Formats: sequence, C-alpha cells, structure tokens
Amino acid sequence: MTSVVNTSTSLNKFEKFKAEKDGLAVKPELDHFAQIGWEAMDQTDREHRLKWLGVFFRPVTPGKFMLRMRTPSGEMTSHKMRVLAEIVQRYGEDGNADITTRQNLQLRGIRIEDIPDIFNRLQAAEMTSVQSGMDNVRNITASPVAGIDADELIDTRYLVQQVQDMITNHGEGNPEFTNLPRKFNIAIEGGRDNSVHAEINDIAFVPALRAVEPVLVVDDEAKSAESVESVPSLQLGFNVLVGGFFSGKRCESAIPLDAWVAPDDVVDLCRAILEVYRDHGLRANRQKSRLMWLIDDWGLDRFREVVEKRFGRELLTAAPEDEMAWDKRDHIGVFAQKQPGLNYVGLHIPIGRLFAPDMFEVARLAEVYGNGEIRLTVEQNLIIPNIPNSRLEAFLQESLLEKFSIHPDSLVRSLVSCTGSQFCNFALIETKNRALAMVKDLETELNVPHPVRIHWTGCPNSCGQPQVADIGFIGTKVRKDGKTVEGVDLYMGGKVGKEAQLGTCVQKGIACDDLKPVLRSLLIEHFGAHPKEEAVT
Ligand code: SRM
Ligand code: SF4
Repeated sequence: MTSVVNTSTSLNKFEKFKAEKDGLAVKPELDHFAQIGWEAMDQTDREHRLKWLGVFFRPVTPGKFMLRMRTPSGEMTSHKMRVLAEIVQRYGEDGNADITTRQNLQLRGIRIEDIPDIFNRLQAAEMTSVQSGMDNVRNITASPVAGIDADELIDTRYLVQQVQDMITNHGEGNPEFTNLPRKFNIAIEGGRDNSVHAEINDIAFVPALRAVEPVLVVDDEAKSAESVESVPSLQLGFNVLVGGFFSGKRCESAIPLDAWVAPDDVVDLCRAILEVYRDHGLRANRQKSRLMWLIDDWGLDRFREVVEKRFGRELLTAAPEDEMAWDKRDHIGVFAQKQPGLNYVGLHIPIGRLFAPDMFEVARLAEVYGNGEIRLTVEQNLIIPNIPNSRLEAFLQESLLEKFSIHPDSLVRSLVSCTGSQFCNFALIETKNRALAMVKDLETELNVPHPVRIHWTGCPNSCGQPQVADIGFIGTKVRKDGKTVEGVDLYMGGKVGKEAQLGTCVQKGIACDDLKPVLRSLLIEHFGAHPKEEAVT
C-alpha cells in the first residue's frame, strides 16, 4: 500500500514535489547520478529527494555531501565502525563523523560518485541510511545501555529494530511511510532514567507497570472455594506519550495518550499512529505539520479514538505512574554491567566529533577489550561495553582515553552542540568549535563542582536540544556597534530525567563576543562555580 496524499490545491512546495515523485524514487538512479556528477543533477533530486536515502547536499560545502545513518538504539559494532571509518578516511581533511543528538552518526565529505559503492559497503555490513532525513521517521532512540544496565526494566533493542524494520522495510525503503507530513521522532525507553529525552519525541514509550487481565488465584493455605479470588496481575509495558517536538516556531513536551501497551504491541501502535499521521496530518503549512498540530486540531480524545481504530483493538488506559524514577545518567566512566564480571565504559567525545583514526581506534579497543560492541548516546558520546574486570586496567591505560576521557571536566563533560555554520546552511552562528573553546577557557578560570549541561544550537530548529539543558544557547543575529554579528538567545531551566521539563528563554540577543563573561557569571551564581584563584586563597 502506498501513502494517501492530500491532493488539495493549498499544498506547499515540499508537498508538491513529493506528490510529483516520491523521495525513494531516486534509489535506482544512484548509478546515473554518480556518472553525471552533482552539478548536472536535477536540483530537487539533489537538494531534497536524496535525503530520503540519508544523503544531504550541503550548500556550505557543495559537492561534499553528508550521509546520515540509522543507528537504532545507538548500537554499533567494531566492524560497522571500521566500515564507516574507511568511508570518511578516503576524503582526507573533508572526512569526519559526528555523533548526533539522536545517538546516530553522520559522515561528511561524501562525493556523489562514490555513493553506489558506499551503499554496497553499508548493505554488506547490515547498515542503512534510508529514510533518515526529510519527512521520515528519524533514528529511533533507546537507552544506550539497553541489555547491559543492571537496573533496566525492559531491554528495548529488539523493539526498536522491529519498529525500524517496519518503517523502512528492513532497510530497503518503504513507500508506505516516505510521505509523512513532516519529520517524526520515536523513542522507546526501557530504563529508569529517561535516557532518551522521551518528552521531546512525537511518540515515546516509557516503562510502566499496569494491572492487566484479572487472574484466578487459589489460596493454598485455606484451600477452600471461598478463598479463590480474582487479583489483577502486574505487567511491565509502556505508557505512551505523543506530540513532543521542537521547531523554530513552537516547542512542546509530549503529552500522555492515556494508553498503555505491552511490548508485543509497540510495533502495531507505532504503525497505527504513523498511518493516522500520514493520512490525516496537516500538510498546508510546514510550520504547522508536526503531529502535535493534528492533536491540537482534533483534540486528544478524537486522536486517541482514531488511533485505536487503526490499532484494531482496545487500547488500555495508561498505568497511573511510569517507572522512570531516576535522575538522568550520562554514562561517562566505568560501570558494572548486569552481566557479572563485565563493565561498560563511557568515553567523552568532545562535541561528538570523530575522525577516521579515532573511529579505527574505537573499533580496535571494542574488539581487543570488549566483544566488539559500541553504543552511542544522545549526549554525543560513546560507550564500549563488555570489558571483563581482568582487562579493565589495561583498557584504562590506552592512549585514546587521553583524548576521549572517562573523567572530563564538569563543563565539557555535558556539552552538546548541533552542527552549526561549519556545515549547516540554516545556521545563524558557528557552534561546535566555539562551544568547545568557550568551556575550555572557562575551565581554566573556574572550579565547577558539578557537571552543568550546556547545549548549543545554531538556529531555532533546536537540533542541539537547548530546551533540555541547564543552560541552552540558540543562535541568532544581533546588532553590535552598528554591525550584525553572531549572537545567542539564552535558555535556562531545562530538567531531564524523571520530571523532565523544557527550559525557557531568559535573555535574548547576547553577542557571542560578549558571551563568555555572561556564562561565567551564570556558572558562579547558579551552579556553585568559584574562580580558581579564589579557591586557592
Ligand atoms: Fe535537526 C534540520 C542536524 C537532531 C530539529 N537538522 C536539520 C538539518 C537536516 C538541516 C539541514 O538540512 O542542514 C541539519 C543537518 C546539518 C548537518 O549538516 O549536520 C540537522 N538535527 C541535526 C543533528 C545532526 C544535530 C546534531 O549535531 O546532533 C541531529 C541529527 C539527529 C539524527 O541523527 O537524526 C538533529 N533536529 C534534531 C533534533 C533533536 C532530536 O531529535 O532529539 C531536533 C528537535 C526535535 C524535533 O525534531 O522535534 C531537530 N532539525 C530540526 C528541525 C526543526 C523541525 C521542525 O519541526 O520544524 C529542522 C528543520 C526542518 O526539519 O525543517 C532540522
Ligand atoms: Fe543546523 Fe539549525 Fe539544526 Fe543547528 S539547529 S544543525 S544550525 S538546522
């Protein structure tokens, strides 16, 4: 079945080109594109439709494309990492890879003439980049320590994979879901600490215990007919949240659908919600097309009813409480796994940026000390799991840990940044390098007792999730000394974990050149930082 597209005349330009030719239709044309080169390609194919395959034309670096992977649950292997390292290695200084805020990888420097070969390599390594951009479901996130966390409730990795397989037809591309009204985010949390930022996804599954079908229990002691009673059994499943999103015009936390599903129903519920969104989502104005706009339009009750109909069976009401009871962890450092004698080690990757030699080295360490597994986090860091106690000391002596520390300083530790103007044409400011330089500078001046989550994002699209941060910066342009210069709007108060809430704008239009002292004062006034010389005296 292909998607049902609204044919109203008020279609915006994106809807028009999608109706003319589906994004996936460029897949069989890749050899041709490789032969003719990027300059000779049809502009819409090059700048838009290729994103259905995860290939992003970068107007900032024309001819050097970005390739956005799909990394369900942030799960990688040393083999996959090596394949990606080989891909970026061939582009020399242009080649690198960023860990993204959806625990995913984006490769840079890619030439269109290499795409057919790259896609063959990805397929051989069981990787895909399909449907990772534009009006598709993005990388599906989960706890980065799923399956190894001693305190986890549900290992959700198989569910994440099944949902991805349903949406992408096992990585081949699935025209059923390639014409959504807009992008779509799904997260499936199985731990206690909301490691996925559930509240900022269009659909989030959060672990919850619910009483289901009463069962008959015989009281063995009394062994009488009267002692037979009906008690509900508690089952671990998920409460469902819907409609969370950030956009330039509006940011909303997801709201409860008042539904609970057993793990076995997760795939079907995702399908039902996606079909409802695809067939009824608003398509006239791209600024008003995300799922929450449909929920607003219909009201939550009607939305739930229509979803239930598609789901094809009764949706149970939500469990009264979910099980996300912990503060959020950042996973940096050494942690015992649920498997006795094994450890996972979280490495801090400054602003998420990796180069080919780093990637080869990460792959080597994962193989030599662990079992080859690697995990990515939404904080743009990575984890090497399955390191036996006996190998831990040797692992911690490896020189890569000098670059990717397990005990970074408090400011750099929780620093997150979107791509910014180095590669992104939406950017109003440079982010990654500036963010890193500023906190490094401040770390030489201040003692900061606890990690402070500072998130930078280059424009109001909020890819760097500034609203979940203790301190968030959104790039903007400001006037200073009669000139237009790079600046930021300052956000504060984002809370993550059990009672997550979005931060709000507390100050607008600070020129980046004036920002360091502002940040310094915030750290001293709100986060217990002390100037270093003061601490000494
Ligand atoms: Fe994003 C568009 C980068 C996570 C909201 N995002 C873009 C584009 C594709 C714009 C473009 O074509 O240049 C950026 C690519 C720049 C580049 O070259 O890297 C871009 N977004 C990113 C990444 C790489 C930021 C990062 O450094 O980690 C993240 C990739 C995630 C992934 O692996 O798929 C990324 N973007 C997000 C998030 C955070 C999240 O998902 O938790 C958001 C906010 C949450 C949300 O979507 O509700 C986000 N990106 C946007 C938006 C605003 C969406 C909207 O509804 O208006 C855009 C613009 C758009 O879609 O029109 C956008
Ligand atoms: Fe680009 Fe803006 Fe997203 Fe940063 S927030 S990656 S500048 S679209």
